[in-house]
Amino acid sequence: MREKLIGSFGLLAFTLMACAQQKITSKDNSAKYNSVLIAPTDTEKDIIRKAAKVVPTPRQLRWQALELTGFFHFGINTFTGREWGDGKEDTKLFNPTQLDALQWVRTAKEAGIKQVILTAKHHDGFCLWPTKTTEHSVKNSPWKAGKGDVVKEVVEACKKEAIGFGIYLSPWDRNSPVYGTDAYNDFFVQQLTELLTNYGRIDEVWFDGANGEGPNGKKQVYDFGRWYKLIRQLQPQAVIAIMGPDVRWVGTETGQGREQEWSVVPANNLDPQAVAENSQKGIAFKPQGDMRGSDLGSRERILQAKGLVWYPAETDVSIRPGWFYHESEDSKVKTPRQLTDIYFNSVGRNGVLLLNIPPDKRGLINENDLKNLREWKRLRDEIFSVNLAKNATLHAANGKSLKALVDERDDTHFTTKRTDTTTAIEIAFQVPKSVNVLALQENIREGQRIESFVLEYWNGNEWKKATEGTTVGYKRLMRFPSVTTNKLRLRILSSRLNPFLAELALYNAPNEK
Ligand code: FUL
Repeated sequence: MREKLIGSFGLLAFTLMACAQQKITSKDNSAKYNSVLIAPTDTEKDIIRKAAKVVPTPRQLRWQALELTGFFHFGINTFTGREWGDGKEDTKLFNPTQLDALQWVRTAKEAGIKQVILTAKHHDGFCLWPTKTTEHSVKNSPWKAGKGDVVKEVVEACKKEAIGFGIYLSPWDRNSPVYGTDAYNDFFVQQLTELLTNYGRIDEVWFDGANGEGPNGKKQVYDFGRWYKLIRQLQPQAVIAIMGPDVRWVGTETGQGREQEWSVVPANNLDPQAVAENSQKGIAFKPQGDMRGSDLGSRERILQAKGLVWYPAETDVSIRPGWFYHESEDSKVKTPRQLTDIYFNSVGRNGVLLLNIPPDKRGLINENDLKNLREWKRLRDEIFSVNLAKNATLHAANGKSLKALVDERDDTHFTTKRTDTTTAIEIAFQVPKSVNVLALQENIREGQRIESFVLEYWNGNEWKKATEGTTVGYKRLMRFPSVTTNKLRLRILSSRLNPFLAELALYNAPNEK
């Protein structure tokens, strides 16, 4: 299929590929793009150079900088105790007694969450807004005598608290009688249109990959292309996640990202025309292939690719074993310590964390979740309270703009002189300090480049390794056994072109008991 796609563009494709190639082998070193084709004639050096210049779109950049986002799984399952409803549930079951969307949003915001996604419709087909498309919705529930609209209440709470809002609309619908026929794609477009036109700004649209049978036993062929076009038209700033072109699923639901997480990955189904237009504005294609392996974007991987695209990872996990609230899981809420581990291994591994906090039957975030979220935030505040690099003396023989490393801005950066792809940044303290956390950020407006780094400390006689890693990306957090020293050095051992390091921070996390 991918052969067919590239092949069908024939001569045009070849010419455009040549143009794309020309653009970055010319003297114009500033050329950057969201996706790029690899020509059969490209050398290894050409490919690495091309990869270094793939950058996020503005919508991807905004999303990445959120770091922490939240999920609210709420719906008919909240009242039946199930995870996947079958679509036959009585709408009368939906009856939260104290629904308070502001409490949900405030809870999320207080935990540091910058955007929340609501399950407007899960696989059971029950709609949390009074849609015109089906009777299977809140309008036929006892809640607010059928006059309520959960989507509206969450949107208003997000506006009030000034955080982002996104929707989850399940393509799989076990209630819709038209599921499995062409009419379902129209039905889905109508649902999307209602959500994207009646509620103001939408920042993320989340499509799950589940594609089961509907009530008539048929499976649906989803018309993703049409849905992407509609979203771009109605809410161009929204990222389309998972079964979408802007944000990829990290590949597990454990809250753990990869050790090596590249936001630039192979895209073998890249449309040559779209690349030639050098703009992602109207482009909406989902890179194909299984993106669950442990290495998606190393040199080895990209050397095999036909194209490259910026396609960053979102790490979704629930604060409880299930996605929906179940009373029986009240004692199984992830602990502050577990949430902190998740934070280090998701946000700290170049991902955005999407943490699910499911409201309970009352329509409130449960006390058990509240307590752990508060303590989790306190732990993070404690760990990241004092950046020891801030008042240290920084030095790099071949470095430029060292001050940018500690200015708390992700859009300014340190870089190297000439075309150096390696460097050593020394961080010296006036008096010895204990250190056990390293935080790094690349200025991803310039791409993702660092392939290997090591942090060393001076033990009085020699340099010793404190920690090491491969990728950095938007953010990399490393924990390591505490070292007490008067100087450390970060060595960048390999980078695709000059490294553009936005931030370097060191912390002394108190023992997390
Ligand atoms: C999955 C769904 O099947 C789960 O119920 C949940 O919504 C999760 C976030 O996505 O694929």
